[in-house]
Amino acid sequence: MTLSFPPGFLWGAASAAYQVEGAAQEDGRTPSIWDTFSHTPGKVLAGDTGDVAVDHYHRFREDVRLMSELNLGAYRFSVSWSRVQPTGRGPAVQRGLDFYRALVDELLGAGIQPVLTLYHWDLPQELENAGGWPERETAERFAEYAGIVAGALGDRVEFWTTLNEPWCSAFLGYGSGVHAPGRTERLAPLRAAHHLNLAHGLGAQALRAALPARAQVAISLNPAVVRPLTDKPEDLDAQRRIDALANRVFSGPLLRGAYPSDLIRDTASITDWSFVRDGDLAVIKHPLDALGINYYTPSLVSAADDEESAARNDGHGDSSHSPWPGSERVSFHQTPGERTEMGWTIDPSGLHDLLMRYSREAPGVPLYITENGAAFDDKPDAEGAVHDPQRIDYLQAHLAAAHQAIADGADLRGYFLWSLMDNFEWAYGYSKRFGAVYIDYPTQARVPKSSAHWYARVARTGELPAA
Ligand code: IFM
Repeated sequence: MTLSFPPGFLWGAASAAYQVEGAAQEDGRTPSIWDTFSHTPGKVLAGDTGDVAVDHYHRFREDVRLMSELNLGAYRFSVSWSRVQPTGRGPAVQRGLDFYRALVDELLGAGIQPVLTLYHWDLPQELENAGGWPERETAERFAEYAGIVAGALGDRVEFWTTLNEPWCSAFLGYGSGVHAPGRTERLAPLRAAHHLNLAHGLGAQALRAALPARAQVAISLNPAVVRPLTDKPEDLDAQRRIDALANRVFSGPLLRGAYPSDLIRDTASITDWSFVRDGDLAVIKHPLDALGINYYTPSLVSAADDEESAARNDGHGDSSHSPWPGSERVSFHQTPGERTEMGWTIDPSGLHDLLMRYSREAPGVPLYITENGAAFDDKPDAEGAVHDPQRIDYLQAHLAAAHQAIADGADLRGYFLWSLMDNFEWAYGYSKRFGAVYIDYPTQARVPKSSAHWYARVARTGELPAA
């Protein structure tokens, strides 16, 4: 049976600055934490860096043409803070802003709505040198940067998100260390999480002050779908702990204006949370115009006796350090079923669960799936075509789950495929291909895969063909 999405449903694709732009040293851009990290031997597979990436900085016009061919209604991209405000403080670099203005104009000219993310993990290195996200000042600097970008693009961009997946910035960046800046601490991730929340709140205030009333201000989270291995009390407790550190550390202050009391208890040996100052929670609970949900795979957890095996199994890359401060004794298990090239189990029911959960937790706030997709080992055939039936199946199943969530009452307004093109997949470098468009890295040729043609039809008709 064909499934029809509501009229006006937004069909998009997503990317992020460091993953696609390249031009790392052009037009006044200075290093971000990901430049430093990727240039540190041993941090990224095969020593890959984002120096060139997919050269979107120079090829954005060609890329917007591709988006048009794919019938995209929206393109979600992020701004590189280091390109716009190289030291993370002080005046903006006009050439950096000009790039984003040209990109936005190209999108608008093609009838594609720009959806702008201010921060997708690439903190200016100078701000990390001053302490990074564990320091409060970084949140203040972010608000200043938000105001600069809003001042430059507020007349033409209507959909803004402050942060992408702050969980990764805080817990992978400062806990397990598999992401930049690669710090492996226990207190720093918790402080970072709070200052990211605060950055969202202060940033949202700055955006509101600079943007016209019609603008929408949102945040994109990557909430975890955490399932217990058994219903034994210790496994249910493991589920509760991970839910607190993966989800409620953000949704608590954002939606309810408070950190969960069980999270504060679980982390009591690390901190008394006195870095949360009077008034912070009111700032963070800034009303959201929309909430972005990124989903890939669920997590299956149980209690563990052994911290080391728990940390190794957490599904977020190899590290002997845990990204779960205060809850290190939780084991992560492989959920049964088919997996993507990332080793992530394909389970669309998790997307449905998340959409229903956030419909309940954020009543009245429209939801967008701001990322969903899969990496597979795509290869061109003898004619140079790239067939990726597994990705089509993945998208089909997840869109069907999204459709079911709408039928069950979720106010879901749009879907952004991750990703438009193959790109720099962080610590995995270029080894994982998430794109609907294949990139031949030596030539930078763009080849739409069969999933791109499939998605173009869905985006044009608003209908999901039967599987
Ligand atoms: O590539 C990333 C993206 O930057 C953030 N969300 C998950 C994607 C796949 O790992």
